[in-house]
Amino acid sequence: EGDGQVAIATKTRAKPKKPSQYKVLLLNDDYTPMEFVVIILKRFFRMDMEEATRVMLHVHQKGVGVCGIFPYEVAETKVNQVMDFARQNQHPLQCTLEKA
Ligand code: TYC
Repeated sequence: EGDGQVAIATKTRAKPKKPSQYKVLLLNDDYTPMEFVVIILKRFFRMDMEEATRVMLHVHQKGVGVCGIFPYEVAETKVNQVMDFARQNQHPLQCTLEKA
């Protein structure tokens, strides 16, 4: 200070955190056709037929399954896209978020 140097305030807190990741979950129901769930997984989660079928059957058998893990905003967008597409086709399919 007295020597002409400018004090530099160094922030030691407010470390930038890595963005939290969220699982996008698909829930089973008794009415949504299996083929429709496969279409969803291919369209919005970029799965091929084999992976989409595997995930769909997992959800069908276990009641819930993970479609993917994404930063919050991406996960939220995926949930909205799935819910909109299901609603448009009058299927009761449910999709939700969970912190990874
Ligand atoms: N259980 C549905 C059926 O038998 C298929 C299904 C699978 C529905 C996965 C939703 O997230 C789901 N037609």
